Amino acid sequence: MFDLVIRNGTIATASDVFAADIGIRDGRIVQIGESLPDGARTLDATGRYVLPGGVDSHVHMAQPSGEGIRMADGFESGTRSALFGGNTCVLPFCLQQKGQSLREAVTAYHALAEGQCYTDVSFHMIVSDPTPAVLGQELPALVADGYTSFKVFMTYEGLRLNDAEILATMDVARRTGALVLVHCENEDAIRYLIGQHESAGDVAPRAHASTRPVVVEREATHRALSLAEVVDVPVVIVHVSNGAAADEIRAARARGRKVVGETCPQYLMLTADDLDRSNWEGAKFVCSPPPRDKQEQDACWRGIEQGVFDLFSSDHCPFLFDDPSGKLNARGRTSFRHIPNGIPGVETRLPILFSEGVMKGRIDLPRFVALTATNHAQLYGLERKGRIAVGMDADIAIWDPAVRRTIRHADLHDGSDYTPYEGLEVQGWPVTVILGGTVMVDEGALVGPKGQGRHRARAHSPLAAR
Ligand code: DUC
Ligand code: ZN
Ligand code: ZN
Ligand code: ZN
Repeated sequence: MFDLVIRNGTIATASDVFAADIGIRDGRIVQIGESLPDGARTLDATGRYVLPGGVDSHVHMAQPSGEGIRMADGFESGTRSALFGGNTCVLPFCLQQKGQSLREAVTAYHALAEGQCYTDVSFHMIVSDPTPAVLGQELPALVADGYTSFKVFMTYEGLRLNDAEILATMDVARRTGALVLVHCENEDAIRYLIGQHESAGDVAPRAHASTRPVVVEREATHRALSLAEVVDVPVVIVHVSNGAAADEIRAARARGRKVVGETCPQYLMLTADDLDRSNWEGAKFVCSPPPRDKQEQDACWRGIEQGVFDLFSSDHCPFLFDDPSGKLNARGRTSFRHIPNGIPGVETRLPILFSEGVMKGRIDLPRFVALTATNHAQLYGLERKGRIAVGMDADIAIWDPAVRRTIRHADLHDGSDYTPYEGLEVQGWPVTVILGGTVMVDEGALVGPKGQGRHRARAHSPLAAR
C-alpha cells in the first residue's frame, strides 16, 4: 500500500509536535496516523525528529561573479551540500547580466541545472537591466511561467538599480502579483567610505566591514520600504544583519505594510572581528552585509524570536579561499574591495539554528520548522512543500537530536575549500533525507541519484497575489 513508511518518529510542523507514522506513496504523503502498516520500505525513527525538508530560499549557485572570479558551487555540489544539510529544495538566483534578456538568463541556468540536482530547485530572477522590454514584456512573461519573485540590488556597480528603476521594477511586481526582494545597502555611501579607507592605506579585509556600516544598510532599508510603500507592493528585505534595519521593518509593519524580513546564520554566529584574522584569512568572512558585533547578533536573535524575521536562509554564496579564482585572487590581495562577497553555508544553516536556537531554548521546534521550511514554501508559492501533511510532497528530513558534531569543512559536501564555522560544536544533525519519497541520504550516506531534484515552477506568493 505504501512505498515508504516512517515509523515512531516525533513529527514537527510549524504549529505542532506529535508522535505518528507517515505513509508515502508516489512521492506524496498519503497518510499520517498511528500504527500504519509497513511499506515497501519502512524506516524506524524512534528517538528522532521528523521534519519537513528544509527550503532555503536564498542561495547562489553557478552565478557569474566578475572577471576571473568563479563561484565554488554549481548545481551538483551546491544541491548535494544542501541535501546533506537537511534541505530538499533551494531557491537560487538567476542573474540577468547587463544587456542580456531575462529569458536568455533563465535558459542558461536551466541548462546548468538540468540533470545535476540532488534537491528540487526554483529560480528567483535578479533584474540588473530593467529596460522597457524587460519590464514591459519579459518579466511579466516569466512571472506567468512560475518565476514569481525577483531581487533588486541597491549596491554593486553593474547590478544596482537607482530609485527610479526600483520603482519601475516594483511596479511590474504590482501589476503581475510577483514578489520583490531587495538587497539594501547604499552604494554611494559605500563608495565614499571605500575611497576614504583606500586613501588611508586601510585595505585589509576588515575594511570591508568598516565601509559597509550599519547606517548604510539602515538607510537603504528605510528607502526600500518607502519605495515599496509608494508603489504599494509587499517586499522582502533579505539578509538583514542588525537591529536598526530590523527596526525599520518593525516600523513599516506598524504602518500596515506587508514586509517580510530575512536573516542568516552569519549574522548570529560571526562578527566583524572575524575579518581581522591574520594572513588575509579574514577574507573567508567577507560577505554583504558584513557580520557586525555581539550586540547586533543579539538584535538578530530578538528579530527571530519576535517574528520580525520570518525567513532564516543561508545566503550560500561560495568562493574558494586559497585560489586565484576566489577570495585570494590577485586583486583581492591588494584591497578588500576586490574580495568576492559571499560565504558558503547551505549545509550548516539548519544544524546551526537547530543547535543554537532549539537546543539552547531560544526557539521551539515549530518555530524552527517555520523559519527554515514552511514560511519559505508558503511565501514563495511552493504549494506542496515545507509541510508534513497529507497531499504534500514527501520531502522529509529525519533528525537525530543526540548527535554531537564539530563542524569541519572536511566533512561537508560543497565545492568551497573552507567553512566560516570551522570548529563550531553543534548538537543535532539531519541523518536521513527524503526527496519526493526517494531516500537520498540514508543514515549519513548518499544513496539517491543526481538528477532526482527538479526545477519547480511556483504559484504567486499569497502575500503579493492581486
Ligand atoms: N548579496 C547576496 O544576496 N548574496 C551574496 C552577496 C550579496 O551581496
Ligand atoms: Zn544580496
Ligand atoms: Zn578602517
Ligand atoms: Zn544572496
